[in-house]
Amino acid sequence: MPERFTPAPEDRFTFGLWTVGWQGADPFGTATRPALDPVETVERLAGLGAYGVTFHDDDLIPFGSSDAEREAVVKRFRDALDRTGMKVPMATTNLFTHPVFKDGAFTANDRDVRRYALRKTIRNIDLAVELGAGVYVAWGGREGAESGAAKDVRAALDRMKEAFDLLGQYVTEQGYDLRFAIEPKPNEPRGDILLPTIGHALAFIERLERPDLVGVNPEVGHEQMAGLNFPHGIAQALWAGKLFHIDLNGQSGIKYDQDFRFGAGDLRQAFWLVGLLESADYDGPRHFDFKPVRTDGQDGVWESAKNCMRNYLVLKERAAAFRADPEVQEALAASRLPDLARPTAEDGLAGLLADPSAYDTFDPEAAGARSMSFERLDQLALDHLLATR
Ligand code: XLS
Ligand code: MN
Ligand code: MN
Repeated sequence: MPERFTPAPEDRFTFGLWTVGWQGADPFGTATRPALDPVETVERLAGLGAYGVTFHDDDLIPFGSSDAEREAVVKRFRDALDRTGMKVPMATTNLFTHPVFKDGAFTANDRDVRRYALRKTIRNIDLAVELGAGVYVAWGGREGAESGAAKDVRAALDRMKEAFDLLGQYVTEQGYDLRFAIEPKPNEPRGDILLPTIGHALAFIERLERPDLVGVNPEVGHEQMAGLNFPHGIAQALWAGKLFHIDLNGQSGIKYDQDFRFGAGDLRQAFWLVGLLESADYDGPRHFDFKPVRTDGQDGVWESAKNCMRNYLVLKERAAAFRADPEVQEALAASRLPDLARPTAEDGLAGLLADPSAYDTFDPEAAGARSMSFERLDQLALDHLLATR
């Protein structure tokens, strides 16, 4: 393997404990792999060149642990972090596994469940901050419904807002330097999940009491499950100043949540995505939220973790080569990309209205006959992606 595709902590690659730790249980079959010790995960990922790990509360501290058990687990974990230099830039809450959350958490119809969900979240926020996290992810896995009668969506959105307002108040009052990142997903495990796409989440955030504290954590496969263009969604999140975190993985079209390793699935979107992240000064972690296929043993777990990072670095190199190619620069100019960066009316509305060339003498036939020359540009991109240039 060429040196240049070997990851280092500076690349800021992170993995959820639940990703490499996935044992392969799915709706049709039981686990195919043994459980992984979080300490081993930290050590193995550090050995592969990762920057850090992330976790749901229950990934680290089994649900129902006593305070003493919790303390012992956290101490062992913290020792492993200190030994390896691994960081915890993000943490999140499991509000979906236990039957108590079968109708959701922040938007469960039952008020006591909602109050419990908030307390469970707050408890793990304290731990996240103790371990140095700067981002707290909120994926509303079971916030949704299978039937129109089962959920009053407007009331549920009121409760969702209430939850984020309370959590925002909590971190503000504690003086924590922690921001929230909402993770959209259209469905699975609910028939329909609330805040299903990046766009829904961005609109919701603006209604909160502390919108500055809340951004998004989009996942490649989740937008693609809805048939959406992931790089476009990321571009809009960046444009809104809301890309607080990102979940990288692979997905082949509108299907169940495949969670393939990064680089599998839609490779062209992955190429545009890496090019975008690298050119947009996104300085957050490159977090992999994937599941090593359940056909494989432990060999496949570490192989796929390594290759998530490798594929990112390969795509980073390919995207940079595309941008640096003089023929690409020329093709971009031929397709008038630089022109889009220019304001449409730097002369203002008055200038626009007074300009005869904007309307009276403008020739729409001639403009309509200009080629955009996108075919050449796209083939140049494909040639760079395929390393045939
Ligand atoms: C599930 C989500 C989940 C979140 C964290 O589909 O991707 O893993 O990232 O709760
Ligand atoms: Mn997923
Ligand atoms: Mn995710």
